[in-house]
Amino acid sequence: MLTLYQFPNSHYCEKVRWALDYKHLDYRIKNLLPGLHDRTAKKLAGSSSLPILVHDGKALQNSSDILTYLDDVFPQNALMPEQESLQQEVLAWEKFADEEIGIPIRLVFYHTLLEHPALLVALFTGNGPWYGAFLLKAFFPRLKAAMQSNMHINHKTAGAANKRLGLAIDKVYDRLRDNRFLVGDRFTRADLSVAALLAPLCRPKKYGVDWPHPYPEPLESLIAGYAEKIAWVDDIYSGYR
Ligand SMILES: N[C@@H](CCC(=O)N[C@@H](CS)C(=O)NCC(=O)O)C(=O)O
Repeated sequence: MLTLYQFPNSHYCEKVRWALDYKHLDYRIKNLLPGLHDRTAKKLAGSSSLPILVHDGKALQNSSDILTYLDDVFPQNALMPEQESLQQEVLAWEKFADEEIGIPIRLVFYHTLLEHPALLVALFTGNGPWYGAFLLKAFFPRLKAAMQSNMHINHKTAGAANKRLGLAIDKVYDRLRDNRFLVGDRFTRADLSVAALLAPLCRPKKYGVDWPHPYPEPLESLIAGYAEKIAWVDDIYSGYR
């Protein structure tokens, strides 16, 4: 039995959902409420970070470790190329995506979305328990302060994160100028990771989240500026998600 503990909107959780779906595995989903998730997460896996995948009583944390585990235990539709020479390259792209795309996108998003409580509560509680929205509404000011403090979200860091994101998008765009895939000649976890972590900018249906359309400003304009360079994300979602 596989159970994924997640936040539906989290792009790191989307990495794991995608890997599970790509391997045609049956799994249960448990959606946790941000701010109220930490007790469950710590009890399962030691720290509060999601995603957590529990397989037959064994809890795994960290999306990259989970992908490695899934490829080891369920080798069908491998996410790694067979050639050893390409494997390090794939892992380097995934690490790059986790650090240089996942983190700055989240900061840029929450810098705007935390100013829109109704919208964020809907995003956090979609597909969750019926009482989630009531709880989070009441708890929102504390949640906002905690998220701003934990992720160091302010005007200055949001500006820096946007620059970092722009550089990361340029690097991916350059790499894909003459290639359909980031590494080698087939889909790997490098493509999965980069596409999943960029996906909140593209709002693909298969992500399974009802993203706001449009996002509140300045987020929507910022995203519009990246549209041409990240069109590849929709292609990869169409072909492999
Ligand atoms: N490196 C981790 C990052 C996961 C992560 O940052 N998760 C966020 C959601 S996007 C989280 O759980 N935040 C709440 C917490 O850490 O308590 C991974 O790849 O799984």
